[in-house]
Formats: sequence, C-alpha cells, structure tokens
Amino acid sequence: MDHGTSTAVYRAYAQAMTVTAFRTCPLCEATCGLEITLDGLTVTRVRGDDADVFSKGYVCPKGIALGEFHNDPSRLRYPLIRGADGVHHRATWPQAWAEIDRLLVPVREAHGNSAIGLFLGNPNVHNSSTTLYAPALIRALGTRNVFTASTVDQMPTQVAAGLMFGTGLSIPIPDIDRTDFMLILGANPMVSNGSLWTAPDIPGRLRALKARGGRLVVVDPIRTRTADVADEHVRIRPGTDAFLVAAMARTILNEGLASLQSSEGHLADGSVEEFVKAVEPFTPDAAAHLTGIPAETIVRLAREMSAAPTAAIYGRMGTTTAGVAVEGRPPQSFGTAASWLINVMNILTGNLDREGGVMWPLPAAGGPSTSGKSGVGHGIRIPGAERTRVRGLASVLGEFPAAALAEEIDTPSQDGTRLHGLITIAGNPALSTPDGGRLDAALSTLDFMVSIDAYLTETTRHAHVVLPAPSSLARGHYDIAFTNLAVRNIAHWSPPSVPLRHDDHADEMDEAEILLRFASLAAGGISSHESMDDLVAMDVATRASKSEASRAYGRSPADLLAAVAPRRGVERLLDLMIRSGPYGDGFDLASDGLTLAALEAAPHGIDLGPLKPRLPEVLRTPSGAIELAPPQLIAEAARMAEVLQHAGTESDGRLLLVGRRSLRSNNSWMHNIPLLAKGANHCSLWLNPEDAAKLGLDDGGAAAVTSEVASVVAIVEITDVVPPGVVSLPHGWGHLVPGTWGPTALEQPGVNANLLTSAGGLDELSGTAVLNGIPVRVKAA
Ligand SMILES: Nc1nc2c(c(=O)[nH]1)N[C@H]1C(S)=C(S)[C@@H](COP(=O)(O)OP(=O)(O)OC[C@H]3O[C@@H](n4cnc5c(=O)[nH]c(N)nc54)[C@H](O)[C@@H]3O)O[C@H]1N2
Ligand SMILES: Nc1nc2c(c(=O)[nH]1)N[C@H]1C(S)=C(S)[C@@H](COP(=O)(O)OP(=O)(O)OC[C@H]3O[C@@H](n4cnc5c(=O)[nH]c(N)nc54)[C@H](O)[C@@H]3O)O[C@H]1N2
Ligand code: SF4
Ligand SMILES: [Mo]
Repeated sequence: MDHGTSTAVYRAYAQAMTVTAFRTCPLCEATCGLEITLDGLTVTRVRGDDADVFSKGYVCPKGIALGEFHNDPSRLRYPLIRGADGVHHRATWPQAWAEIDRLLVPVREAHGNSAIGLFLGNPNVHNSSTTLYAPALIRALGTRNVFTASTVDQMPTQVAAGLMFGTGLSIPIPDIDRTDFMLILGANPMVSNGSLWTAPDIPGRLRALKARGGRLVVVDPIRTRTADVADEHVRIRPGTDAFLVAAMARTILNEGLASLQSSEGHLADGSVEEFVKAVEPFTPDAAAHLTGIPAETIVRLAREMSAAPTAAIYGRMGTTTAGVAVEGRPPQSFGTAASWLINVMNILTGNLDREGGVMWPLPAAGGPSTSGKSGVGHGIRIPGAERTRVRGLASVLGEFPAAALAEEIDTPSQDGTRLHGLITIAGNPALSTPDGGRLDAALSTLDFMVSIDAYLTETTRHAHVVLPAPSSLARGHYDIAFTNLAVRNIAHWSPPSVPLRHDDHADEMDEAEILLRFASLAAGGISSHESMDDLVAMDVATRASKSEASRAYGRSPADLLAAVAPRRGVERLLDLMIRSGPYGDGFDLASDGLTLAALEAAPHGIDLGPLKPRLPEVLRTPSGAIELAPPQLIAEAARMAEVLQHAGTESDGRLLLVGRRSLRSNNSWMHNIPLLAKGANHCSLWLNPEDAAKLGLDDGGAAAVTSEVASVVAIVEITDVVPPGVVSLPHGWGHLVPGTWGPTALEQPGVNANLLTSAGGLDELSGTAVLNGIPVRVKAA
C-alpha cells in the first residue's frame, strides 16, 4: 500500500501548530457537538461546541474524555498477528491480509461460507465508515451468521415498530421539548443521555419540561438520577412493565378515555376491537399483583396521561431486556410486547404523531421510512426466514440472537456446519452478551478469528489477526442512524479532524478502507477495494433512483454518480444519500436543497427544524395502516395472560439482579481513560440496607453473587436507591486479562455481570436476551 502522500500529510500535520476542530461526539446517541483543540496530533482540550445547532455547548464527562481516548498510548495503532506463543505481535498490513487469507480460505473450503460469523458491536452505529461498508463485507463473505449488539439491547422496540408502522427504524420519539407529561419506563437518561431518543442535554430538556409546568414520572426498580429529578418515582418489580402498560391501556379503554386524534383514520380495520379483547385480562388489580405497583397508582397514571394536553410514554433498556420469573420458571421476557403496548398507549391517548407527543423525525440522509413508496411498504417479516442451527431460533431483521453465538460455535454437529470462524467489529461480546464465560471459552477454539477494534480486549485477544480501528477523530462522521431518532431534524457532517498516522509507532487505515479491502479479499480478490467501493456507490445510486419517495426517483444511477464525482468512499455515499433525501437538491445545482457541500460549509451543523407530523406518509406497512393488533403481538398478550394466571410473586430468598450505567463509563470500554477511571469503584454491588443486615454484609465487604449460570465476587455498596429484594451490578467490567486494554483499566477490573446472565430465556419475537431481573443468591465471600 502506498503511504507516500499520506505520510507527508501526516508529518506536516504532526509539526503543525494549535488547531481547533468541530465534530459530533461519537460516544453516545446524544450526538453533541464538540470543540477540539489539537496541538499537532495531540488533543489538548475538548469542550462542548457552543455554536452547535443541536447541543448548544452541552457536553458530558465522556465527551470531554474523547481527547484522552485519542491520545491513549494503549490504543491499537497497527495490525497484530497472534504468534504460536499466543502473544500478539506487530505486523504490516500486507502481512495481516496474507494471514487472514491463509486462515480464511481453508475454513470456507471445508465448511462453507456460513461457517464464518460476524459480531457487530455498539460503536458501529456511531461510525459512518462501518455503517456504510460493513454490509459489503457481509455480502462478500456470503454468510447468514450475523450477530449484533441489537439483541442485547433495542431489538424489541425495533420489532414492535416494524410490525406496527412498517420498518425497524420507524420508532416514534418523545417530543421532549413540547410535551406536558413524560412517563419514562426502564431508562435512566440523566446518565445514559438518552437512547432511541437522540436529544443532547437531557438534563436541560427535563429541567425545561418542569419549568413550563410539565410533569415527569419515572418507573424503575431503582431510584436513579432520573427518578431523583422526577416529580414521581414509581418502583416496579423487574420484568413486568408490559403488564403495567397493558393495565394502563385497558383503563383508558374501559373508562372511555381513548381519543385517537392524529391516528384517527389510520388504524387498521378492526384492530382496536382486537386490542380491546387482548388486554381484557390485565385488570389493574392483576397487574398490581405482578408489578408491585398499587392498582390506584396504575389507574391514576393512565388517567393523568390521558388528561394531559400532550403526553409521551417512553421505555428503554429496563423494558426491552428484563425478565420475570414466575413459579420457578426461568425469567421470561416480554420486551417486544412492552414496546408494542407503549406505542399503543401513545396512540390511545392521542399522542402519536402530534407535537408534544411522540413523533417521527425526517432524516436528511434518508432512512427506511423515507425510501420506497410513501405510505405503504413490505413491512417486516417476524419471525424471520432463517433459523439458528442449534436452538432453531428465528432470525430477526436479518440477524441472529447474540445469545446464540456461543452455542453456534461450541456445539458439535454431524455435518460440520457449526461456526468455525468469527469476525468482530467494534464489539466485546465476551463481556456484553449473556453467559460470557461460555462464549469466552468458545472463542478460544475458533480456527479463524479477526477483530477490528481500538484495543486488545477480552474478545479481541482471541483473534488471530487484530486490525486497528483508528481514533474516531481521524474519520469523517455523519449520524446516519441517529438522525432517524432525533428530537429535532438536523444534519451535521464532521470531516476528519486529524490525518491517519503513519510513523514508527503507527500505521493506520480508515475503517471504510479496511472493510473494502477485507471484502475484496473475501470475494477472492476478483475486484480491488476501489472497484468494491464503486459497486457500493452504484448500489446506493440505484436504490435512490428506484425509490419513489426519493428526490432522485427515475433518474439514471450513472447520472447521480457523475453528479457526486470526484468524491469517493463515505463522502460519495453521503452526498448521494443527502441529495436524494427529503431535503436534498435532487442533484439539481439550481436548487437550494441540501448537499454534502452545504454541510461542509456548516461546521456547527444545519438545523432543519422541529419534528412535524408524518402520518400517513411515514407508514411502510403492507396495509398502509397502523397495525394496532399484529397477530404476533396478540399472541404475546395471550402468553402474558397465561403468566398472569400463574403469577406467584413470593420470593424464594433470591434477589433480583438488574444492571446500571455510569456517567463515566461506556459499556465495556473507555475504562483505560484516567479522566473517567478516577474516583469510586464503578463496579460495586448495590444492596439495600435491609438485605445487607439480613445477609450480614458490610459496606465495602465482598459478596458472592450466584445465579443459575455462575458465581462472581463483588464489592458491596449499601444504598437505599435499590429496594429490598433487588441488587444492581453494571455490565462491561471484568478486565482481568494481562496485556489487554491498558494499565488504568486493569487497575480497576471490576467483575463481568454477564457471567451471571443466561443465554436461555429470550424475548422470542426479537431474540433479545434477558439481562435484568436475574434471580441470584448473595452471601458473604
Ligand atoms: N448485563 C448487561 N449486558 C449488556 C447491557 C446491559 O445493560 N446489561 N447492555 C447491552 C448494550 S445496550 C449494548 S449496546 C452492548 C454493548 O456491547 P458491545 O457492542 O459488544 O461492545 P462495547 O462494550 O460497546 O465495546 C465496543 C468495542 O468497540 C471498540 N471500539 C470503540 N470505538 C471503535 C471504533 O471506532 N471502531 C472499532 N472498530 N472499534 C471500536 C472498543 O474498543 C470495544 O472493544 O452491551 C450489552 N450488554
Ligand atoms: N454514560 C453512559 N451512557 C450510555 C451508556 C453507558 O454505558 N454509559 N450506554 C449507552 C447504551 S449502549 C445504551 S443502550 C443506553 C441505554 O440507555 P438507558 O436505557 O437509559 O440506560 P440504563 O441505565 O440501561 O437504564 C435502564 C434502567 O432500567 C432499570 N430497570 C431494570 N430492570 C427494569 C424493569 O424491569 N423495569 C423497569 N421499568 N426498569 C428496569 C434500571 O434500573 C435502569 O435504571 O445508554 C447509552 N448511554
Ligand atoms: S452526552 Fe453523549 S454525545 Fe454528548 S458528550 Fe456525552 S458521550 Fe458525547
Ligand atoms: Mo446499547
């Protein structure tokens, strides 16, 4: 590879003086604008960009720490090949590709394309290079075995949105800036900064809600920071949100409070009647028994929501990844049902698609709800067409449940069809997926493993070849996913703030190029990475020209490609998407529509205004209507009703384990950043004083926590933010392997909460794992 020019650019840059760069923070869904000061290639300061059209200067501790991440000497800067000694050694790019080829070819020849799996982790969604180019690698590999972090996260919400509105990204977003009543279930946006809800400065937006006389209610087993700032905190038994919301919806219907407003005339025929029948069993009393929330409170919340001039109910991790154990059965999850019922509540109270309710963004680079034909589409297919080999679990929106990854590797088969190889991209499934111990062992048996990552981790340490992901500051960035989920329509392009580094200590390659070169290799080298890029661009242009809703409908793809020349890579694809998107110039230079060039001229982003109603144009269901009662979800309601009948809530002495997030951690990474790591133990086991006294445990003491799957030892922190009967441990910790991460992370290792979670009970419709509400025994260690 020719590094001639880029090395020269890099040298010049490295000697440069102080510069200021503006870019979107890639660390969470809030997409804050950052102002970054660089001295050559070293970040000397990060602060919020006061001029950012969306975040207006807001920033959190993680965003500030992006500089230390960029500077971190432990971050990978060149390819690694694992030697016979099991140790990873520096390699050149040609050596790395040769090693990949040497290992990949025999596995595919012996066992077929699907013997290679992929795991895509969370940071992919915050990275336009991988968002746009990972599909090319998947296609070139020809494997059906794709796994992502979605099935330990938001997949239930996507499935519910897909069944009701037609696409997995048609998720209605709380209009926080204009609502009068906000009901939050199982989310802690004061710490997470919002999820499936892109809204920089959630603290400020919640303060503004209260200042204008609005009301905030939080339903969570834990008194979180969000519960602290709320008008009311309602404690709930883990795993039971679907029952709470079903009873609220039933109350609205039975008391004649339903008022459809904007949804009027858009609901599928007969669906309200079907829904009424389906929620009949969920009386407030029955729900009270299971949820632990008094029936009066359930009824009052339903009435309050319907009486508020505008209102939004929103649920996140606690509603999508929690399970409830009933009469000794393993925890069962109703994540998709909970997401469905939340949507239905917004519909029945007249809050879908209206200002102050929940609304659909109109993303500038387009998305599933802006392509195809307006108002009608194919919908989604649930259950999906494919089945996993071992448990026969259905595919969901083109992927398999992450909880099935370990068994797909370690379960032998007659015909040798198991997974023999794995590629991980920006994922740490050894820490982030259930039954992590089994997966960790399985990874060590693979014949082929390649990871693209910023660090050597609990996962990537198993890879035969590790390809370094450059710092996010070195890439161009546009939030393709989160503009589909934002509380305001905005567009923001961040050009690379620093060049890729090539010197004695580094040999970096953009992830788009890594993926294209990998795809080219996986396709047998018949086309170069440049011609692979041309194919991807042709694909994007063709889709735009075939999509009736696009501003390039009916145009020849070749014309569109000519219009965006000489751009290549991410910038070419984005220019195509933006110019054919809902605000685009339609490739007509006389128009004042949006282009990538316009974004390049606006370093603080472009504000495209508040959300506007989108019914019925937004729908992509085959019926062209909102499916209030999809058969898959009516069947879930029947399963819920069955659980209700068997609901004994007596505890057998076990406590229920739930997770949590911390302002100064980001899932399993950023733990090697001194700015974030300092201070208290982030990975303590929260225990209520009553339980601590019963169990004879002291603050700071060690406790053994034992689930059906495994046992771990954690340090106890006694606090009444957790109620009696519930304990909390964050995920993403357990940095015990010498040589991984870096010194700061290894100093405060914590424990891996996912050693305790089980890969067993899934939310079936979405294949999503149960990570909250895990029955555990706790005793002094
Ligand atoms: N028990 C329990 N488990 C959970 C959760 C929970 O609440 N409880 N939460 C779940 C959720 S919501 C999620 S999203 C998952 C997250 O879990 P994963 O998606 O598996 O991984 P992360 O912990 O986000 O780690 C991301 C990896 O990407 C690397 N990385 C960072 N930036 C880049 C980049 O730009 N390029 C590349 N190639 N690599 C990069 C990091 O070094 C790290 O190794 O965990 C899930 N697991
Ligand atoms: N600082 C920071 N920010 C992050 C992350 C991070 O690691 N650190 N991770 C990012 C990612 S990947 C995601 S997906 C988002 C997640 O964003 P959120 O969902 O807002 O964050 P969590 O902290 O997981 O909130 C889940 C809440 O559900 C509660 N809970 C558990 N079980 C139940 C239940 O059965 N019912 C109810 N009602 N509540 C329950 C928990 O106590 C917790 O308060 O955060 C993102 N932002
Ligand atoms: S809230 Fe999220 S996007 Fe904003 S600075 Fe913090 S990590 Fe970055
Ligand atoms: Mo997540």
